[in-house]
Amino acid sequence: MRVDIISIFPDYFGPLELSLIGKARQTGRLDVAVHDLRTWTSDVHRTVDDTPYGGGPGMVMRPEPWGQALDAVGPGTLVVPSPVGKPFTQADAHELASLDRLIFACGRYEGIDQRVIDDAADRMPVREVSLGDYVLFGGEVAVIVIMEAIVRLLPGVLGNADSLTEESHAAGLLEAPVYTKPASWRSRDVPEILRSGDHGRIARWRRDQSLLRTASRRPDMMSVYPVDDLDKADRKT
Ligand code: 6GU
Repeated sequence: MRVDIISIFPDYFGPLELSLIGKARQTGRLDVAVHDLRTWTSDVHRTVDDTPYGGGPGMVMRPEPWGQALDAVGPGTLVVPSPVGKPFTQADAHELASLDRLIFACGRYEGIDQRVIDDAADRMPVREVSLGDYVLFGGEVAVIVIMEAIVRLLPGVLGNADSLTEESHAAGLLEAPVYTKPASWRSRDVPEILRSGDHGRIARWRRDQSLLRTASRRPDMMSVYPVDDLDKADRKT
């Protein structure tokens, strides 16, 4: 997969050299290029913003540098992180992970002139995505989050492919709590059932914990969980 990131703060993306994303790049599974939007300015001040038409606070990113930048790095599927985007989900991560070319456009200030997105959409798929109902300074940190969600789904990136298989089995529910050694710590014991070696009972316990956690923490997820995905024992829980 090839990813181009356009931002006025290329230094934000240092972390993409670390850990499993860094390794995916070193092993050639992922090719990332970070571009400074100011490369595509032509005035001495390298201006990227201006005041909003219609008035109001803050500044808006001017269309010309963005148009040139997208002409230079495109085409590809354009992802624009924004608090006014559609909520980014695991399903989106899977869809984006299946693509060969992604472009991330990081807005700052009050956002990018809407014509940039509309113009790009004439030539390439565009997705405006939000990470949640809060406002960040800009799209940079959101891109790192979205990259983590995508890159761990690329073939060969997760050392343990079982992790992804388990995840897809548990889709739509929160995962059960996890424990490791020691068996007792600060007078708190690991649930006995997890040490029993009884794989059937362990699977049942985890499933129950998932359901209880989801119902108490994420009633929104529980209310859309397909009834057909509940087994007989679930219905008794
Ligand atoms: Cl994706 N971008 C920005 N700038 N703010 C956000 C966001 C994204 N998601 C929530 N707030």
